[in-house]
Amino acid sequence: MIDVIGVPFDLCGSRPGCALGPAAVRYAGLVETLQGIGLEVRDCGDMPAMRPETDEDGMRNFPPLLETVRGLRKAVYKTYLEGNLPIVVGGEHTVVAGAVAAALQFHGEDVAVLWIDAHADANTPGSSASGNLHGMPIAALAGLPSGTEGKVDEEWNALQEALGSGPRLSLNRTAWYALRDVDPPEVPQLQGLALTMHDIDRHGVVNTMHTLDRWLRTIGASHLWISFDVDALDPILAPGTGTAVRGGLTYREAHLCAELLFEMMAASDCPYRLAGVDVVETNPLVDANNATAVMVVEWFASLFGKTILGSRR
Ligand code: Z70
Ligand code: MN
Ligand code: MN
Ligand code: MN
Repeated sequence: MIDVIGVPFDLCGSRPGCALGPAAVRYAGLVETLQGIGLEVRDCGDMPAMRPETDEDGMRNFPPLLETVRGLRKAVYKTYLEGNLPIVVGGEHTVVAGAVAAALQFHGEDVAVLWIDAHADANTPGSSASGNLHGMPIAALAGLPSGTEGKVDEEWNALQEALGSGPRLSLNRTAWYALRDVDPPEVPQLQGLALTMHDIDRHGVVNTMHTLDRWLRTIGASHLWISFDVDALDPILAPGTGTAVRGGLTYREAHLCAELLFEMMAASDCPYRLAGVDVVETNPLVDANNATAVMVVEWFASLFGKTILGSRR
């Protein structure tokens, strides 16, 4: 059974609106579409909405972020205890730290992460030019030092505590896909597999996905968490996001990517299993016809086995 968990949190990014992402994705028919291809799906509803609150000398809206990350870790862990598969619908990318932390806590350190995103999201508070926490979830998951001191360092340590007692995410078990807006201090963090838009242009989706599959086998991944920031998609196709970057995945590339992920994990000798999926940063406030959420739902159908000629499930 799949548990859908909404996280209407948007207080630590560059523009508000993706708190409406869970509603937008539900209106686009996520639950019904997955049920339509034969999956058992339970909608667990949304995590509590948060109010803005910043402590003196701290990071913007850190207290409500901390509470949300902690709450999501517990919710995803509960999903695992019940034998279910989590789908997390954001909300900002920041909150995914709680979900992946739960996967690491439950499944152990051999969880690998596929970060499909225009951005690397590997800044620390010390390296970030924007100060936006949605650019830092990978650094938080990896347990990198804050790179700064005072109240911000204290908060970063509190975030580490909120991620729980499980193993940290190794940067060597992190793969990025569709990168095209990486800050210079993030480059040294790309220690796993970094597949940029250049690589996808040069080698295509089929070859880059094959590279990902071989890499997952080489590192001995037991589970895969797939994190899908909708800004990985080209903004012409998916304008509904806070930080659009041109030159992203086309409609056809995105679907092929999802179809191949399904195929990779359906292979009889595949050594890794899906640990969970999230989709984040959907902002219907900057989207005319909820086009981005509709695309997200279609993408999920491909990821779970839908093809043009029918379901492979
Ligand atoms: C930039 C920063 C970012 C998402 C933008 C942007 C990060 N690297 N992440 N949109 N989802 O502010 O750190
Ligand atoms: Mn992101
Ligand atoms: Mn397991
Ligand atoms: Mn992004």
